[in-house]
Amino acid sequence: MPNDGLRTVAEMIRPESRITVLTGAGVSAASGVPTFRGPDGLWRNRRPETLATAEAFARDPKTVWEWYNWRRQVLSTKQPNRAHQVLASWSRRFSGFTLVTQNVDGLHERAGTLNLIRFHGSIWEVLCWNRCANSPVRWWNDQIPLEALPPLCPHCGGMLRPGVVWFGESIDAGVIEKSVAALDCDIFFTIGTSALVYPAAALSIEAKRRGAYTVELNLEATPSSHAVDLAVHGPAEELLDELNALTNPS
Ligand code: BV8
Ligand code: ZN
Repeated sequence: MPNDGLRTVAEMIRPESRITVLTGAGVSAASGVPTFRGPDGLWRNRRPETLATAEAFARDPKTVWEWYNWRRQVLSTKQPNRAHQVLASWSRRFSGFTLVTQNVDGLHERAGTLNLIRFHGSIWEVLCWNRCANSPVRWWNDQIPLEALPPLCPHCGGMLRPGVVWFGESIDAGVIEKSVAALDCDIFFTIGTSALVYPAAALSIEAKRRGAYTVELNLEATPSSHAVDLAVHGPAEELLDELNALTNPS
């Protein structure tokens, strides 16, 4: 039985609609990727917030790289799910579509998503910890498993670091600029995120201030549920499949 809320949103969607989506770990859950704050979010009894920081890396780079190496190995066995596929199809179908993801897992990329903005970087990129003059800003590295922990910079012999944004680090200025530009939209979706991490969690509030109709699709209520125009709770892979069908894709 189609959800009334989804039917309302489906009726708003036109081919010329400007649609911006923010995703979090919940859209990768159906692929078997542990979420950050869910029951399977721990690694060796450590919380991500204690590992995903420059301080943790400076103090114990080997342990931090063991965590990323383990996540990369888990991810190499996973596939995009229906949520990724619907969003990728929307990125081809709607010319005014932008996907901002907090996820670093690369699954939106593997689903063929266009106009993707990686708000927190990518677990498949690395950069020199010393940011040495001869190394690029960042580069692709999908070696599974990494041959050395920490992996070393081929340009200066120093340590490499994962190409992700850690807690306490600023989001790339160009990424912020592109993401804020995408807030001028007709419909802003937040999908599969606990809406706890800033500044990502502020995007839907700003989109609403700019006149967008804001929709939250998430397994459970979040601190943003009361602030959006419509909150529908359930698995993203099912809600997106249902919403996609309601929009009568050709
Ligand atoms: C910054 C990359 C400026 C690394 C990540 C106190 C108050 C407010 C803010 C702060 C504060 N103290 C510090 C801050 C700032 C901090 C922050 O927001 N902290 C939070 C924890 C309070 N933010 C920062 O530090 C950011 N930078 O502010 O810069 C600055 C500069 C200098 C000094 C100070 C500040 C940088 C944040 C980026 C951190 N990096 N990831 C890596 O991945 O290793 S964040 C990490 O959390 C992931 O990227 C993840 O995407 C993100 C958000 O988590 P979610 O994606 O939402 O995942 P989560 O598990 O939480 O939730 C999943 C949801 O899905 C759940 O609701 C669940 O119900 C739902 N779900 C599950 N299954 C399904 C589902 N939904 C649908 N379908 C399903 N099947
Ligand atoms: Zn280097």
